[in-house]
Amino acid sequence: MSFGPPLLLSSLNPLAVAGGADIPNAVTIDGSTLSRSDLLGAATSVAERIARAERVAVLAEPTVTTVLAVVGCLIAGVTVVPVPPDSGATERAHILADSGAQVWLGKAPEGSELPVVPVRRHARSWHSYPEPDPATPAFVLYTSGTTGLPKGVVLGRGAIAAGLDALADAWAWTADDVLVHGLPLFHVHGLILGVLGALRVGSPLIHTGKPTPRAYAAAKGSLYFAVPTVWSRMVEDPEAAQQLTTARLLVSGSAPLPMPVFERLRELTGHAPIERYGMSETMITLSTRADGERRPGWVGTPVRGVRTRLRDESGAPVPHDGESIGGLQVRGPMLFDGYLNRPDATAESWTDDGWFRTGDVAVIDPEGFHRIVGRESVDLIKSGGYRIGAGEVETVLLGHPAVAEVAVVGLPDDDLGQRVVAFVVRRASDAGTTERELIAHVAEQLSVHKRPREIRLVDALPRNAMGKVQKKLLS
Ligand code: MLC
Ligand code: AMP
Repeated sequence: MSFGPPLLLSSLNPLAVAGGADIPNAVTIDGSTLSRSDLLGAATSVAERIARAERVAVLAEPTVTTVLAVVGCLIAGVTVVPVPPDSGATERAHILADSGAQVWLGKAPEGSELPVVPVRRHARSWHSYPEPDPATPAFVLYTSGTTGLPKGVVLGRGAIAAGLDALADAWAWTADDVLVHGLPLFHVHGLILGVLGALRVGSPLIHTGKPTPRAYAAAKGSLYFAVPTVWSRMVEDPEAAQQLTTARLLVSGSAPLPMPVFERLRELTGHAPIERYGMSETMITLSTRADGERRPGWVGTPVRGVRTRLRDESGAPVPHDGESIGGLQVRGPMLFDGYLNRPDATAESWTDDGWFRTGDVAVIDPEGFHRIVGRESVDLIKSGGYRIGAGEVETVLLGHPAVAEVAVVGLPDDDLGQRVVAFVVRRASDAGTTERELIAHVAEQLSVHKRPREIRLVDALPRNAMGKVQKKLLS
């Protein structure tokens, strides 16, 4: 039976749902469950209220309200700007001003001047909306660069559909899976893969609230998503990890999975994890496959529709011999449209012949397997799977009256992969501002997850003859 044109959220086809393709547990978040028809009816009612807006902000707490807000916008073809719920004053003001979001949909943070359109969980509408053009922007996702405030990554509906279909293919992901994760709903991983993926494929989603080992174990799903920090906490709790033996696939991404965690996960669960690599700008471009080799330390081969290549600093090709290191460049149908309001940054990120420069360095072996070696810039830090710009944290610390000079780096951390550490020279006039006060200052201005985990008070920063801070000497 045909139910009209393909939809981005295929499982929410109104005719199919009315015709019986309902399930009682389409989305469960932190213990609260929506059936497919609950979700469709309530989200369509959101769509009715929001349809004339162009871009709206959603305070992306892990709640049913957030899912209804996002799905309502996608039904109506309105662009969503997910705002980290823990974002501080500076970061939030930037996201709202830069995105031009017209209203808060759902909950608004205290003190915000934008109007609020409520999301009503029990409202229902069965109006049928035409599927918006695939070129329509679905999201503006804010992500950190090396300097300045975060940039808005514009992701189109067609790109999201292509990206999700490529993952369903690589992971043999079907409506028979039950997806489990507890990731934030303002990034590609938790929101696009973790919510829209489930709604496109039609697999029930269990969002655990917090991604703790116990909550993952209790969820009893078949397909698990997590960042390496969550997997490394999982293997520290063998009893919880052993509950995952009945799963089908454990997927790790957003940061490098340490090899000992890969091996321990295999021992405890019987599953070698799937590793995949992506970015806010590209969605997921590389992955090992459900039916293929899983090699610790390697992130697999290009997913459907993706091509990759390595280039050296002069732009010359680097051989795919499993050893030579080069800048990773990608092409594919799941790439973003550009950075909002930043034609300069957008142009810089593409080569003249149309490849996206990821900023990661990698090796590719003769079979096409990829290993991510690291980032080109020390100023992009990955901590707990979050991308954090050193420059953004430095600017906020320099705004504190006690701080004369600062350098922020990511130092190796067993739990977080990297932890944000700020080396601070205090002003001579400062009367003893503490490390804790400086950490709290960053947590108040930016997102809490961007705060330094450690402040080291020093007398001077190491500088070269040109006066540039030598971050490689800070450890
Ligand atoms: C501590 N807290 C403070 C604070 N100090 N709050 C305010 N001010 C301070 N100074 C509180 C926090 O509010 C929080 O409270 C608690 O301490 C713990 O916070 P945390 O330390 O930040 O949590 P942590 O345990 O470190 O989190 C680990 C984690 C998290 C793995 C759960 O890092 C995480 O969710 N990571 C996922 C990132 C992600 O999804 N990335 C995908 C990017 S997309 P409380 O009460 O709230 O607990 C991408 C593409 C791709 O990369 O490839 O996928
Ligand atoms: P974000 O924009 O938050 O999605 O961060 C993207 C960055 O995360 C990439 O450029 C990589 O540096 C890093 N990353 C994502 N997945 C992996 C992975 N599997 N292994 C290593 N690094 C990864």
